[in-house]
Amino acid sequence: QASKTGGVLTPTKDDFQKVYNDVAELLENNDYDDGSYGPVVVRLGWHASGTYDKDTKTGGSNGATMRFAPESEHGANAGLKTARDLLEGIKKKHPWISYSDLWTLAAVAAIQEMGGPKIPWRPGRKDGDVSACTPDGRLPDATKEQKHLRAIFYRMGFNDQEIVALSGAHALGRCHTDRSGFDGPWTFSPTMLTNDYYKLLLEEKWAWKKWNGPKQFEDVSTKSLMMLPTDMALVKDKEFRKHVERYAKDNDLFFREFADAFGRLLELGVPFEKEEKFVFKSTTD
Ligand code: DDH
Repeated sequence: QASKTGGVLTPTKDDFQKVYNDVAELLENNDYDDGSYGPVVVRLGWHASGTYDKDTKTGGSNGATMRFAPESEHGANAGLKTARDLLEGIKKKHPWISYSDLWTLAAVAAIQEMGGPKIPWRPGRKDGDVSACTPDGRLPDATKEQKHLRAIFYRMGFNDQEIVALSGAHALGRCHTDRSGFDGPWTFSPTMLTNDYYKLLLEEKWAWKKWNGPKQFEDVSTKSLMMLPTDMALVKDKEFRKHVERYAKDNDLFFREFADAFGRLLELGVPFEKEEKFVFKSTTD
C-alpha cells in the first residue's frame, strides 16, 4: 500500500488501478453534458500535455501547471476547471499521487471506459509550481488550418499521421458556447470512442453554419453535428486526408495508432525513472 505505510512511497500497479477504478466510477451515470465527464477529462489530459515544446523542453504534463493562473485562465483551457474539480476528490482519497500523474491516468481511464483502446501508462510525473506555467498560444487555434496544425504539432514532435490519429478524439464530447464559443458535437455518439469522426468527415456534406458565433461547419443533412475549421483541414490537405481515409476504413488501425500517439502525448517532456508501463483493466474487462 502506497499511502498507509508512510515512509518511502512506492505505489504499485494495484494502487494505480484503484485510482483508475475510482475515476471510472465518477465518469458516467450523471446529468453532465451527454451523460459522461469522460470527454472533458480526456481534454484535460491533452491540454496538460500538448503545451510541450521539444526545442526548449518546456511544457508537457509534468508539473500540472494548469492548476495555476495564468495557465488556468488561457482561453484554450476554458471549461477544464470542471475536470480538475472532479478529480480533486480522487486526489483527496489518494493523496500520494501527483496531480500530473492523476490527470494523465484519468485521461487514460476516460478513453478506455468510453470504449477506446488500452493506453499503456506509467507513473513518474512530479508537480511543479507557477514558474513552470507555459505561455499562452501553445495549443491549437480552431479557426486556423493545416499550416497552423503542423506548426503546433511538429513543435511537440508529432508527424502528419499522428496529427490525424490524435484528432480522432473529436469523436468524443462537444463544443460549448460558454467555453470555446463553438457549439455542438462532432458525432452522434459523443461518449464512445469510434472512427466515426473520420467517416463523417468523408461521407457527410459540410457547409458553413449560419449563425452569429465563430465560423464552424455543420452537416447539411441533420444540422446537428459540427466540424471546426481545423477538423476540415484534415480532408482538405492531401497528406492528412490519406490518413483520414485509412482510419475511416479500419477502426482497429485507428485504435492502434491513436493509442500509440495518445500514450506518447501524455509522456512528452517527462523525465521518467522507470521504463515499465501499466495496462489498466477496464471496468468492462
Ligand atoms: Fe479538441 N477541442 N482540439 N482535441 N477536444 C474541443 C473539444 C475537445 C481543438 C479544439 C477544440 C484535440 C485537437 C484539437 C478533445 C480532444 C482533443 C473544443 C471545444 C475545441 C474548440 C471546447 C469546448 O467548447 O468545450 C483543436 C483546434 C484541435 C486541433 O487543432 C488538432 C486533440 C489532439 C484531442 C485529444 O484528446 C488527443 C475532446 C475530448 C473534446 C471534448 C471536450 C468536452 O468537454 O466535451
